[in-house]
Amino acid sequence: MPEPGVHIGSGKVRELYALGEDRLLLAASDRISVFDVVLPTPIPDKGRVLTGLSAFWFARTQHIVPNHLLAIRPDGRSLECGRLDMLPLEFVVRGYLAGSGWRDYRATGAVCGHALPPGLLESERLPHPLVTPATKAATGHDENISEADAAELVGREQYTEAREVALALYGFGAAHASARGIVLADTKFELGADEAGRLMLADEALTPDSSRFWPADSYAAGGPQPSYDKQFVRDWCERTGGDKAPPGPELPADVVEGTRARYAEAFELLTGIPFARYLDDPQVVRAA
Ligand code: Q0N
Repeated sequence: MPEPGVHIGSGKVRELYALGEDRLLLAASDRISVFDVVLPTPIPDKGRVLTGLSAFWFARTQHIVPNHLLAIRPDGRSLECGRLDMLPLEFVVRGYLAGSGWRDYRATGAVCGHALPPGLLESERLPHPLVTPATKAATGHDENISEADAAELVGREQYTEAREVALALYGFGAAHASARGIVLADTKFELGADEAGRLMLADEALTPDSSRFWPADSYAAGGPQPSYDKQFVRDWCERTGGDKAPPGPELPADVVEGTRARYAEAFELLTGIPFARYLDDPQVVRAA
């Protein structure tokens, strides 16, 4: 096994290591977070689903923007990536009215400062996708900012290019998902610049952890939609009570298995590749 490198950061479910000066290793664990709390029970192969999906999208969106992926490790859960100068922004793209966007709209008639027509329903498709940038606050919690403030933060030219890239990536992902029975309600991108100053897609992309995926067959605006991947876990947490405070509950075996199957199914629907083939050879997602 290759050396993992120097540990330089942790997310809720992923780890970041330095590989020398100019490369990183992004490793996705099997941890799952629900209602913003990481549960003590892992979902086997969840990290491989997320890593495989990211690599799949990186291979298929290079015509929109180049990306940081250099290699998929044979373990299927880690990616070697080029080290970039990250933009201090998350580019959230929303095609539907859900989550904090819906709460914002109900309270203000707008989503992050974008005025919208009255009378929209929860989970309704928006007239056009919105970019709602957020900063990664030191507290770890993201803070929405206006596009004007985001443009000031990174410069108007860079912001304009990045927001167009984010919209094009969302459009590509949403069209691909829709043709396969999945609604891509919203998603988040992270972008950086390489040594030549070229804009590059980084982090993970178009995965269940960075996106809201809904099953298209049960989609109906007018209320919340079930999450493609996490709904079993959410339902079970709601049924068994608990206060949504850490530490979360241990999951029973049937909830673990059902959730694992949902992740594998999302991988197969979106990629058209049997998940077992990915486990056998992670490089299968790179072929066009
Ligand atoms: C980077 N983050 C935030 C892993 C993901 N290619 C890159 N070059 C330089 N820095 C980063 C990347 C990437 N991707 C991205 N931190 C550093 C997202 N992290 C949070 C922790 O888990």
